[in-house]
Amino acid sequence: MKSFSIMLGDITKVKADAIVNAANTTLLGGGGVDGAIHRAAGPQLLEECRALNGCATGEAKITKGYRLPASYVIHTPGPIWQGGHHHEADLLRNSYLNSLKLAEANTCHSIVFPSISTGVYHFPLNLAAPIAVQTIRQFLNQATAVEAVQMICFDEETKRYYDQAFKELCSRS
Ligand code: AR6
Repeated sequence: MKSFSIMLGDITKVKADAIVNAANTTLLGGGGVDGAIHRAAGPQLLEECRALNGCATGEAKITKGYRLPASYVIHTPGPIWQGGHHHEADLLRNSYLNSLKLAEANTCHSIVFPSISTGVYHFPLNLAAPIAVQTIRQFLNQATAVEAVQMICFDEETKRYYDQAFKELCSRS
């Protein structure tokens, strides 16, 4: 039985096969969840990221988790919100989908996402949350080795948006 849940918490504390990092295209660290993941994982994470030569928006690359409780980190740069007419929705969907595909390719059964692009990148939560939950739900409905997906929200307001989007998705299907 596959599971999908939405929780409040700190992604750096989560024990899972893979956690996802809302990175930037350099993959060389930054603020927000990216900074927290690099601090918790230790300097070896940055060393491995340096060898990856960056990552395009909406794509994903994988590293080990080092000092994190998670075995792997999947790094994906989400889109920067520029008003909504610059393929932001498609790019955000790609970030979730390519992270899930990479988890699958690395036989990760459990994967945990932060709220990609809704911090420094200013993607509106009311638009980002439905994209995230729909993409994850659709992926889990296919035959996949991924068994458990969790969204970890860092604050109550963010969690409310994801809970609402999940409720709306369930009421439609
Ligand atoms: N655990 C879970 N969620 C967190 C944590 C944490 N420890 N810390 C922050 N968040 P952001 P973005 C939430 O800004 O919008 C970086 O500098 C946060 O509250 O981290 O994709 C990168 O290097 C928000 O809900 O990511 C990029 O340059 C969510 O994570 C840029 O920011 C995403 O906020 C990416 O911006």
